Amino acid sequence: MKIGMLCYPTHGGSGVVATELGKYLANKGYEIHFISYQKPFRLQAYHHNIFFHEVGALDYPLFQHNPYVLALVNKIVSISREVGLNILHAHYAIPHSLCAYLARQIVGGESLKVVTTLHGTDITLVGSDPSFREITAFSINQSDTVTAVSHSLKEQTVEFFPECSEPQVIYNFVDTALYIPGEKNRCLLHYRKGEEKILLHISNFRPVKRIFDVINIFHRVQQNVPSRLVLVGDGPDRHEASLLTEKLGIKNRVHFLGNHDDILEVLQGADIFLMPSEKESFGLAALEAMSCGVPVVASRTGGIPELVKHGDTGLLYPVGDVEGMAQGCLEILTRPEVCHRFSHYSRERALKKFDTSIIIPQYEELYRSTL
Ligand code: GMT
Repeated sequence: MKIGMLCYPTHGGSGVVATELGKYLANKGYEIHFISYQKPFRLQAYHHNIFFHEVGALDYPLFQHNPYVLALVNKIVSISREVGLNILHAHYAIPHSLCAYLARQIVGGESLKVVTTLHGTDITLVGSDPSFREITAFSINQSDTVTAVSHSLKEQTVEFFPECSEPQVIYNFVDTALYIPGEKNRCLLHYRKGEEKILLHISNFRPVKRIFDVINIFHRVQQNVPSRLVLVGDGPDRHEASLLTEKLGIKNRVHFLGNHDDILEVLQGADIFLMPSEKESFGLAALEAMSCGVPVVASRTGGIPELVKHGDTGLLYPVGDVEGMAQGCLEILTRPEVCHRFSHYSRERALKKFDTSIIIPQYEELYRSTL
């Protein structure tokens, strides 16, 4: 089977899901064609079944905004005709789902199918906004098959788009053979001094991630337990977050690492993973942490409760409950038996519910039934 993967190539969960799915399928013999403006960041190693097609942009003075969407459609059509794609798998509805639809119309015939995976903000923030609502509804309806990464996202899709058919839920996944627990006294040693604990947050620093809550939680935690906060990622709230650490007098305990392609060692070195998001359809970064045996302290929102089991693999609080999340962190950091139990069940849950070997066959079955 030949699959065209349409995704955002930059750091972010939807691109990671598309890339890891493509890599896994390529190993199983599928031919995978990534089509985007840049190579997805986790797609580095050569594989004989993986192809990357870069979408170029014509720099023409008339275009105040470069019409990337049209160039993407054009590329999908030409690749599809050249290699004979069977499926276009659009990750993140806007614009990929519509681009897939347009490409299928241009290619013509019944042979090219469109699968759309909704990842979260494409429904909850962007797709439901009046400026994109109609086009999102249209592209969902025109897809041959639609999936959502959690039941919560499925329900929100049904709520925002009652005219569309219900998506099928296929959870995010993790390679538990790669994301394994590591020796704490060998990881992040550059930051960890002595017995200090490490709190970790990874995101794109958008307002929806509530990065200021992350810093305020840590501010309270470090008053009681010697600790450091490691932040991976970059985005609009990065600068203000740095200013807040100065204002709170914790600048020397907070480490902004920027974007990194390989974060395994950072995950393995963490004692707690923080995810106090406003909205989160699933929380892939939290799953990768859990697979490394790292307990999660997060907000009870979106699909997070489908991933993190409160009192078993971590602790959940209402959005914005900084005090509660700080107390939760202290409970984990000061009671080794709690920490050990959460760590054990986090790893076990990742293995039993979200391993690639469990989830990816669901996509394979979906492709088969769609065809
Ligand atoms: O979290 C982000 O803002 C990035 C976003 C993306 O599309 O790259 O992530 C979304 O998709 C991930 C993969 O399915 C989910 O694990 C994230 O929970 C989801 N983010 C939100 O819903 C905010």
